Amino acid sequence: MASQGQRLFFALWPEAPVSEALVALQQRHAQSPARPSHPLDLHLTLAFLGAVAPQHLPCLLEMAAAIRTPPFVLELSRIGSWRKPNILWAGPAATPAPLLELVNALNHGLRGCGLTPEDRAYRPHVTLARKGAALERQTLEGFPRWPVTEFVLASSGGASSANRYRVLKKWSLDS
Ligand code: 2AM
Repeated sequence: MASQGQRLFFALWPEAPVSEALVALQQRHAQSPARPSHPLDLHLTLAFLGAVAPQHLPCLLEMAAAIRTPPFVLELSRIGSWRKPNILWAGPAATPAPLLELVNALNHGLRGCGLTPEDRAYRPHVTLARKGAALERQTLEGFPRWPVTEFVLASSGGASSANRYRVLKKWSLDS
């Protein structure tokens, strides 16, 4: 499935109406010279793995299939920008406990598969655009709630020229 050096990450991938609302946010806030994310690429990263050698894949797939954390609702109630990296993002005001549980389970599983999770603090966000002007953090009013019932393994760089990321596999969260 993944070739040598393919960059992988676990993520939440929104469907309509959340994906449509994210595109509307991009249109409103990602002014030139910002580079908006392709609508099909919009996602919230759970764990970034970096380049993964093919021999790690069976362990990763088994580990992800064994995760038993509950579904939850994510409220993307904030928009803002960071300088490093220079991105425009949407995210929750706080990290919901079941999201943290899922992220921790994945990171624990990564270690079990011989991979090293990132050690920087987890900041859940959807990257709306890169390299744009700064935007002061704002509250989003009326953004649709995101019912999270599954998570995915995705690859970076293996997609068509239009979008950058490709969903390789999905797993349901236990209800
Ligand atoms: P970003 O959206 O803030 O750039 C694929 O690259 C996904 O993994 C992106 O969502 C990216 O976050 C995230 N990611 C997390 N850590 C990363 C890292 N060290 N390098 C590249 N992408 C990273």
